[in-house]
Amino acid sequence: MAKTPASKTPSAKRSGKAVDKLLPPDLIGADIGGESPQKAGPVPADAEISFSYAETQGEGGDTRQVAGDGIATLTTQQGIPVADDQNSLKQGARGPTLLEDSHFREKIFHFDHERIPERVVHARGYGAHGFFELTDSLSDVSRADIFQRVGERTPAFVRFSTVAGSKGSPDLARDVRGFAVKIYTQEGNWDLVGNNIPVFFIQDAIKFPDLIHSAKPEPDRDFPQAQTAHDNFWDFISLTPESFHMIMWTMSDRAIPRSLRTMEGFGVHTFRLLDAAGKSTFVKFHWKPKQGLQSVVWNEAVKINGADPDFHRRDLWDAINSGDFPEWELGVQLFDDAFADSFDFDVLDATKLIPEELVPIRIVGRLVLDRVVDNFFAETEQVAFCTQNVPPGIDFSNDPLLQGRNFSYLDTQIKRLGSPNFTHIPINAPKCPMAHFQQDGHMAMRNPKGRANYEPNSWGATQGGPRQDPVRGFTSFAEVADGPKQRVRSESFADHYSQARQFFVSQTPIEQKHIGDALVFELSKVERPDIRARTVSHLLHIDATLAATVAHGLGLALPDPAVAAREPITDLPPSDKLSIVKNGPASFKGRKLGILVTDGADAAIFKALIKAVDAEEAVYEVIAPKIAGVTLSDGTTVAAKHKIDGGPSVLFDAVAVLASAEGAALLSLDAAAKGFATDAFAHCKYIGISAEAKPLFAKAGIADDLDEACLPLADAGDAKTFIAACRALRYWPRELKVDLDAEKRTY
Ligand code: HDE
Repeated sequence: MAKTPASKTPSAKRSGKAVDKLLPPDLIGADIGGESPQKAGPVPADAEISFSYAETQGEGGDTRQVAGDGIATLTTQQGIPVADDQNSLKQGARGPTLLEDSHFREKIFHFDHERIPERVVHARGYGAHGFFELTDSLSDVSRADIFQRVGERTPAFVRFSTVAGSKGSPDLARDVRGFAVKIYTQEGNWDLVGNNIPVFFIQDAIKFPDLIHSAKPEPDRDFPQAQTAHDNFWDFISLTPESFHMIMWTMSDRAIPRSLRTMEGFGVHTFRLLDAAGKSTFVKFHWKPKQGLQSVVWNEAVKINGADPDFHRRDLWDAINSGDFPEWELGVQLFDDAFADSFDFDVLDATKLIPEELVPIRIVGRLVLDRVVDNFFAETEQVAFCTQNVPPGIDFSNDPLLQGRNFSYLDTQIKRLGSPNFTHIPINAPKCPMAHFQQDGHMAMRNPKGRANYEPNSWGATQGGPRQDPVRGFTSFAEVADGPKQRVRSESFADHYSQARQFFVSQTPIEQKHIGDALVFELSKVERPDIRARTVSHLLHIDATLAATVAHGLGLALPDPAVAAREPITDLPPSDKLSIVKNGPASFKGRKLGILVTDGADAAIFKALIKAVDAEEAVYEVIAPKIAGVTLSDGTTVAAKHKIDGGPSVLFDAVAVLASAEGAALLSLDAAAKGFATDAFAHCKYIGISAEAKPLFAKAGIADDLDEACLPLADAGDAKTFIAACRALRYWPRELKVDLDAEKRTY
């Protein structure tokens, strides 16, 4: 039998010095860590290591690994202890593998069945646990139990997602983000399955398969992945004018959020709240991030996708594990039939929103995410949201998109999770008592006990099982519906451009520029000129300058305006709430500073920077030429979190470069270091620069361009000033100076 020399086997005792050998270099002998200490990081030196090779190998040990004292014995799924998990059963050391090896068969067969179908949309997602807390009672308008008692907390699970990409696609695709919330109320699960954009592409659910087919990779070639920048998507969009309001949102930086923590969530549709008497109030649901709104820029998103395709999930994981729990307020817009009748648009049309200026948002609760999942598959992958899951006191409107969704989700979960018993999976099971007569089926875990499995029955209180409850039970709004059976779209849905225009004029100049840039980029990937032109023909109804800019960027003659389904309703006033920049945070809290540092860099400034970052409740990570770290001017060693090419500036909200003269000379020779500087500059970031680091910026070709957002780091006081400046997040005037597309752009 081949032998593994004991000396080559990793040696890890469960505690004590030997553990050091397994630790990442940044924890060995470092005086200062390479990242903010409160961040989730590598295993601390005194941590229990739950495995031990050396103890179990024996002198001149063989390849078998036997569980040691206090460590669970490996078993089959049937609980049979396993003696050897390294070698299949063979007839002789070099002979054939034997079919009778049931442990091997079980292991391989199980592996073969590990995959379940990924979601047909929203395949890539990330979830976390938390709670919902009511802060303002809604008992005046809803009988829902969850809205009654201020201060009460209800467990919740949230899954964020992108829409078009596959499960393994990058986080920073330009896309809508799903914002699906499951609240485990005392009257059953409430699934508010929303997005980070308050409107949708289409008005009727029957168009959903077409929309998604067009956005996904094209069927003959199976590319592009996780992108809408291709012919099929824009072909469908340019033939579907109702989508243009949503297009304004998806071409804005809303579709490339900085973090899942810095985006809003919307229920999108109009729902109803019902009080005990059955009186209905219309409602739109909003999640407002306490972290403020923030996005990245497109060129940055493209690079983040390469540098860290898991950027969003890592950010959420790190924030929660470090105790910086993301939080959103639940806001409701409440309105009655009178408002609905007087509103310029149809409240049943999911391509329209109700401006907050018209119906202010009432904050009624908060959602806090305070626990990451124990297991991604068991929780995030298997969680099954269904729009039709609403407790008594919440009901649906006749929005044809919502009505269609209420069919789709149950069907999709049965297919995806393989059985109508997907509600038995712990993440999907309600946390309130349940009693019903649904039974059997694949993977049934808890069939009802007792004699009766039907009702009505006469088996009495103990044997007869549950009974319906007309008082507590779910009741629908007693709406009177009438009219001929027909396939039509209401005339009240016909204005496709007014709110698209309102969105555009509500943006700051930099946000408007980004919308123009995004449209030019997307359409530049479209090969058919007629599709490009048809798209621009709709933009002419939204904003003439935007249309001209896009046409110019594409080298296209301005087409005639598209034939509109109806005249615009009115020139709607700008709404500040629609801008990201106007709703950003007032601090650098929860943001990340990247500190590029070399040997011999000024220790006092470095320490002052860290102090200022801590005071701001932000985090930092150290980037150095070598992952082993650097030695500062006073001899302090600092561990690095990243080597320069592993920690490009796109991963940070702001950067500082602290170098010695020799260090800067070295950095000036390195492409990754120069890219660090030019990208930070191009992406309008705040940059702190020590005097010695300036040659790097000279070699990177931007020394002459440095502006007031490139701050000196000459002493500890500067460090504080720099971090205070970072609160502005970006210095947009830098980008507004450059505009390749827009000969005619005036915004
Ligand atoms: Fe979905 N959608 N959707 N959707 N949706 C799904 O359900 C569907 C729509 C949304 O994290 C699917 O479990 C139809 C609007 C989110 O698990 C599926 C229509 C909004 C998620 C489905 C829509 C959403 C989904 C695929 C047109 C925002 C991810 C996998 C009427 C308000 C939930 C699954 C998660 C997922 C159908 C339109 C949000 C196929 C038919 C509008 C956040 O059931």
